[in-house]
Amino acid sequence: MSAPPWKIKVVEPVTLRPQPERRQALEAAGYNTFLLRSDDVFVDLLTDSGTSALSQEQRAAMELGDEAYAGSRSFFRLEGAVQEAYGYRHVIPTHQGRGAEHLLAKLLVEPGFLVPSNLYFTTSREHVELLGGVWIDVSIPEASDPRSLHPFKGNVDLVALEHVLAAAAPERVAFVRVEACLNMAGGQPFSLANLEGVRELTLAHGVPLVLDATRISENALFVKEREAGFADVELPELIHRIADLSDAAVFSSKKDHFVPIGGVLAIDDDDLAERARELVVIYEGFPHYGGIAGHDMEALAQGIRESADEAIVKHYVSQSAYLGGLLLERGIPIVEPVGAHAVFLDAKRFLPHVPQEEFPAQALAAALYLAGGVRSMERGIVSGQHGDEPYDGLELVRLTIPRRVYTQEHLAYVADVVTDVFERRGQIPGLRMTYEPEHLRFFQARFEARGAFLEPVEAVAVAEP
Ligand code: P61
Repeated sequence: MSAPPWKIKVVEPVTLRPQPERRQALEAAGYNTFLLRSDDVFVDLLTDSGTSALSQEQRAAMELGDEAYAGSRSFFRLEGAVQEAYGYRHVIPTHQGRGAEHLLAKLLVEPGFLVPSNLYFTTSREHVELLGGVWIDVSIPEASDPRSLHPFKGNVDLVALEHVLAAAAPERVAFVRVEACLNMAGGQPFSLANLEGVRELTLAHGVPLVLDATRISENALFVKEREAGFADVELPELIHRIADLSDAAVFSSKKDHFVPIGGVLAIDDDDLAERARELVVIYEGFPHYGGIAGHDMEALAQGIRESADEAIVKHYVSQSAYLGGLLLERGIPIVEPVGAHAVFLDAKRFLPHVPQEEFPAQALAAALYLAGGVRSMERGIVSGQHGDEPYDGLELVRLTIPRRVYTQEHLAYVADVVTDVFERRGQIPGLRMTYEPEHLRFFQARFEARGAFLEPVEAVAVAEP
């Protein structure tokens, strides 16, 4: 791992609670890591969303926030930053990514309309389906194979996409969605050549191409490093080229843009943007703030600039690679290649004795917390199952790395905790779901263990930090 291109100026204390308190906290949370209190967590790898460290430049910019309801100069700075970095003509701020997804779905989805995409993302699919749309997975098969070493597992299966478009476009296709650093497949990039292929098809069939550009910076870095012909292209130029291939983009700015809250819907088409501005006043706020404060827009504008800084992006991705490398050395099953923002444990291979209906990834995430106060996120059947349909897809635990937050020592500690749990994996039983919310159940579902969970506690062999 390279040395970080930043140093730490402000710190937040964290504590490792004693094991009995962790067990109590886990039971109170119904074995769902989303329901833990962050005070009870030692290393928080739940998400990279809104958990990054701001830069001194972002903090300074916040002092300049213009909180005017309308015509805020902070909005115009944000608009300029998005236009410069990505080239979209119209910029609509939203409170976070799903706010932008909501507006986009309202604009383009009607009952029965199709949305082909490289795999699903939970909130993206939910907004399409709430409006009666039909999500269609057109990811390449390698995306769902944790062992495939394909360098661009975020690619779209162009043949599958062409079939969908030939049968339904343009009348019944709302838009084609392509997500950068495909989250649910392990943070896996698409290649520029593949995106160009998608672009050709969408132009030929007259449907909009919408990018989920939430993690576009890391995707651009992977293109530079892995795709022939791009090694000498500057990162900002590559990011722009990727965005240029789309008609619109949704950003959760809580990731690449380093802000605790904020999102963007960026659109090229004038009429669509006009309609989006009509909707944003209903659901988010006036188009000059869209649900975030003036100072948030200042931090976001500055964050957009930093998100194209190759040294920052490179170091960030190297943190995932470092953690993944430690786990691979120890024979622990993870998704390969290691992606952008996280290391994903393959719970099917980690806990082969737990059938998928007993939520192995949920159980594994709970065990990591119990063993060492490490919080991770389930990305398996709890997140992915669709109604009552059978699910035999990916069963992963995501160890997600916040940007500019944890040190190499933290990551080494996490690797030790995972190793300890791997050695005692036979003591992890499956779970039973005791409460299931109707929508996005993974956030608030509750579980109980089907047997003694990670006993005896005295045997925990995690090196104290
Ligand atoms: C995350 F468990 N991601 O990865 P919002 N698109 C993409 C995202 O990654 C994303 C959003 C849109 C989160 C937060 C989160 O099932 C979950 O700003 C590629 O979170 O509204 C968010 O952006 C939505 C965690 C979201 C989840 C949904 O941790």
